[in-house]
Order: sequence, then structure tokens, then C-alpha cells
Amino acid sequence: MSEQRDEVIAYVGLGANLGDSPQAVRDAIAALAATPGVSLVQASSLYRSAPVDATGPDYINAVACISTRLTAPALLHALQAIENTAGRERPYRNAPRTLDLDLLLYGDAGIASPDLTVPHPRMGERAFVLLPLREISPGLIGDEDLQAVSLQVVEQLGSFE
Ligand code: PH2
Ligand code: MG
Ligand code: MG
Repeated sequence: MSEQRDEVIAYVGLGANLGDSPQAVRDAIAALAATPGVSLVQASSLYRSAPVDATGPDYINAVACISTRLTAPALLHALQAIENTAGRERPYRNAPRTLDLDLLLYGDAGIASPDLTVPHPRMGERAFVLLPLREISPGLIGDEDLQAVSLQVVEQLGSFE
């Protein structure tokens, strides 16, 4: 019998602040949906915010909910391949980027490997993650979670902006 993995619900944070960022985020959502072993469940609207702990133009962010039969490391690899196709360069930490795809949640797994930490260690400090996440999965984010990031200015854009 061939090995058959159960589908896992996972959440991916998308961000970009170089080039045509809205288009890069939309293209990345399409690339995720087209990845073998990944089905797109729902994508949030696009959001605009100033860089947090970083420099450069405003970011465009979104969050996608996917269902996947990929393992977490295989999914991470697929995310990095999509980043690389978008011309992602890594000159220094938190440098402006054409595309950033972060694995936020992978089922209820806790992962601490040298390459991957899940849940994403900084997601709770970032309104640009929590607001789109709450848009698509309100049950995941409580009022207290949003309270903690309420001073961060994040503008919700239409999905087609
Ligand atoms: N990503 C970072 C650092 N800072 N700021 C915003 N507004 N959006 C991001 O996606 C972002 C950031 C590192 O990945
Ligand atoms: Mg990131
Ligand atoms: Mg990243």
C-alpha cells in the first residue's frame, strides 16, 4: 500500500515590499494553490503597513489557509521555491523583499528545528499577521491577541487592489 498522509490545515503569511508588491502577493497565492499537495482553502484580503523592525517601502501582507498533504519541511521547501521564483534575495536580516512566505501554523504542531519554528515565533506581535488571520479564521484570534498589537497601523485593502 502506498503511503497516504492525512491532510493538514496550515496557515501561510505572505509579505512583500519591493517591486509590485500587491501583484507579487496575488501571484504567490496562485502559486500556492498550484503547488502539488496543496489546496487553497481561503486567502485574506491584502493589507498595507509600515515595515516592522525593518526598513524600506510599505509592506503588502496577506494570510492564506491551505490544506496540505506535504510534511512541514516539504511545505517549507515549496514556500522557498515560490520565494525564489519571485526573485527573493537575502542580503541581510529583514531586508526589503520581493516576496516572503512564512509558515505560521501547521495543524496543531509545535516544531523547533534549525530551519523551522512553528507556530511562527513572532506572529503574536504582528498586527499584519493577526488581522488577516482573524479575517479568514476568526476563531483562532481572540480580542486579547488583537489588543496586544492595537497600536500598529494596518490598512485593509480590497482583494483586487
Ligand atoms: N516582515 C518582516 C519584518 N517586518 N513588516 C511588515 N509590515 N510586514 C512584513 O511582512 C514584515 C515586516 C520580516 O519578515
Ligand atoms: Mg517574515
Ligand atoms: Mg520569511
